[in-house]
Amino acid sequence: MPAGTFTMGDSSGDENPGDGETPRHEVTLDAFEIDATTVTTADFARFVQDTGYRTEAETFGFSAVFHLAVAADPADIMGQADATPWWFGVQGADWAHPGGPRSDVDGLADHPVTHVSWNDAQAYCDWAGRRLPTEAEWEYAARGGLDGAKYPWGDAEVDEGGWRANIWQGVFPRDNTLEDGWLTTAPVRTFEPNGYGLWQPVGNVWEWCQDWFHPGYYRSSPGDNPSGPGAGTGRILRGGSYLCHISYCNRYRSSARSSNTPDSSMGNAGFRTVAARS
Ligand SMILES: [Ca+2]
Ligand SMILES: [Ca+2]
Ligand SMILES: [Cu+2]
Repeated sequence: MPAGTFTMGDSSGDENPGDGETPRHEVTLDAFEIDATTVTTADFARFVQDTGYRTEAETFGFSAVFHLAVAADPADIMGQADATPWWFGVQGADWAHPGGPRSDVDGLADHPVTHVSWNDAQAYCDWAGRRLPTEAEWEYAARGGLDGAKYPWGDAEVDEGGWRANIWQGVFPRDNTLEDGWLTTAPVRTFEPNGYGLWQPVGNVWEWCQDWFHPGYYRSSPGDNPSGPGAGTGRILRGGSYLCHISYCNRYRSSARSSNTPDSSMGNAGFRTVAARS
């Protein structure tokens, strides 16, 4: 990514109220390198093999699995979240068992690693000599040079001329028609990369960023290399996932924002890494 200036924030009018996607503002960034894809299960396996690292999902003994992806005995299914009953807490679900104890990552070497918390992503970055992108770096890279566009490929809708991202088709959260080919994760090099060569910045899996989340941040954020509020309760997630649907979440847009606590893990979030360019 060359050093440059772009306009950060929503310009489509599709902002989710409360997410703080506006005001739009100019941001100037130093040059950096960013992964073309999210970190894969094969990448993460090398890290674990090298370090013996145990993820927070493994330490806590459970992680959040989408109901149609659960592969566990009934005794391992802990229950649903009240507001989001399509999420089950599943004992034994982790990056190597994304559906639960009855699943594994055979055949998923080129899929994004999931069930990794923000803290787990930090540990991976420390090992790899890299770091998470700031939210501004992520959006600059995701836009692929198309300032003001709704999506990384421009303003065409996500299904125009064939599906351009892995989201949800059908009636969420029950009936997925699989028009894009994928119920959960797709291989990291699926669809077409954006103008900067990034694959699937939107859709497939949410991507952790370095920053704390605050919905009011854009009202006072610095113009040069912003790195987020100084404190918070949730870390930024960007790009939406295979569970996004226009009727429900609509966060598979370049400017869309979400967050979760840094020790949370789930089956639809991963990360990509960056490094300063020397
Ligand atoms: Ca899909
Ligand atoms: Ca993504
Ligand atoms: Cu979504």
